[in-house]
Amino acid sequence: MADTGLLERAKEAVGRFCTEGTTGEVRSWGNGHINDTFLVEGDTRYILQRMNRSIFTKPWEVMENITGVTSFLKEKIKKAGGDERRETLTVIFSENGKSIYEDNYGDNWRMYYMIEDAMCYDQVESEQDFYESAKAFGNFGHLLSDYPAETLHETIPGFHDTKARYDVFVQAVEADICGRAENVRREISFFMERADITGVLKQLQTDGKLPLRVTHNDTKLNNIMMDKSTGKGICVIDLDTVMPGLAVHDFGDSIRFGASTGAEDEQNLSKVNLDLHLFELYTKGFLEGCQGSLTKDEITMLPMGAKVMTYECGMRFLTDYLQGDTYFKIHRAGQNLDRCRTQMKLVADMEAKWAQMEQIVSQAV
Ligand code: ADP
Ligand code: GN1
Ligand code: MG
Repeated sequence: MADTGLLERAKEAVGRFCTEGTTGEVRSWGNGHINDTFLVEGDTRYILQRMNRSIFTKPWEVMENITGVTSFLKEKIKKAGGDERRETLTVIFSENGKSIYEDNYGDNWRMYYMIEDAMCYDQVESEQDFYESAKAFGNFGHLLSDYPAETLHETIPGFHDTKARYDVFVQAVEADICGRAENVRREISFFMERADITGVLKQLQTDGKLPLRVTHNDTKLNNIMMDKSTGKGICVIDLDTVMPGLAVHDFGDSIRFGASTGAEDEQNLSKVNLDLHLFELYTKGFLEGCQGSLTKDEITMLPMGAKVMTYECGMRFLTDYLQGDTYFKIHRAGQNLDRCRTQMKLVADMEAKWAQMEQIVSQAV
């Protein structure tokens, strides 16, 4: 829930954008961990966001990426006879023709059309939805396969550099600024014992086995809007981290979030497991969406993508817990630790189900 002061500032920001018709009530919206999101009611509804300024230190670069990528996608959508206003985000410009309105507090606000008649889920409710989300995320990468990657800014340096994230984690353990390390020794050891996997994907990339592509890098289920009437993944949202990356990261991040039988912050770990059936459905949908563009090595490494992304995210949650919960939004004490534990449970479950995961992938080709 946004505080009243922030809500007032959001209302003030709304007036700074070139909106159509009259706008009405503004309220806090969605379950993202990073930005402050508001729904703006009106003849046309909008999504207003205060960009996270400590994470996105170069907001103009983020918006340059997003305007570039969405304009590119709009051309493709138009050519395919689609609805460019619904099938990708539309950046609404400010009264000064800018993609950002900077308020008196130095905060950066941006606006998009609300994607209407669509839902986004925090957990898989129907298998079919998950399969459709896989096709849409796969297709997102496919549509951007000829985007000029060199024009993209690296909005968060080393975003999926798991080894670099491991180093930050070790520093956080050593610094232990909140005095929390003692009580999470078991969790710390879990990540340290598996440090070997932090370099696996980077090595394959260096060896030329995994190509750099334009990827989304944050492909969790609540970053895609599902059409209410057709059930299809209609619009990939949250484009802050579209950057050159690995396709296996996009696959893996969806698995860690969506193929889990429990919520990301579930406290009862007996409810958290990797659902192999969902893993299989996602694999099938993702490969279909990619339309043959993945190489043999990329496909072989899909299970590794799932494991590394789950490991990395769990380690990021633990790092944030150790550093005092300054990165991911929390709504209760210990939430980042709970999130870390679900990811650990999933990594362990993937280890136990590794042979089946590999078999599913080889059979899906
Ligand atoms: P964060 O980076 O904090 O995750 P997101 O851009 O993912 O921010 O937005 C948070 C949530 O707001 C999304 O999960 C979704 O529910 C909703 N949302 C964001 N943009 C739109 C949009 N254009 N139309 C409809 N819902 C949106
Ligand atoms: C964040 O922004 P959001 O909530 O969609 C995070 C992802 C994590 C995810 C974990 C920019 O995603 O990297 O995987 O939380 N985004 C950023 O739920 O750090
Ligand atoms: Mg999001």
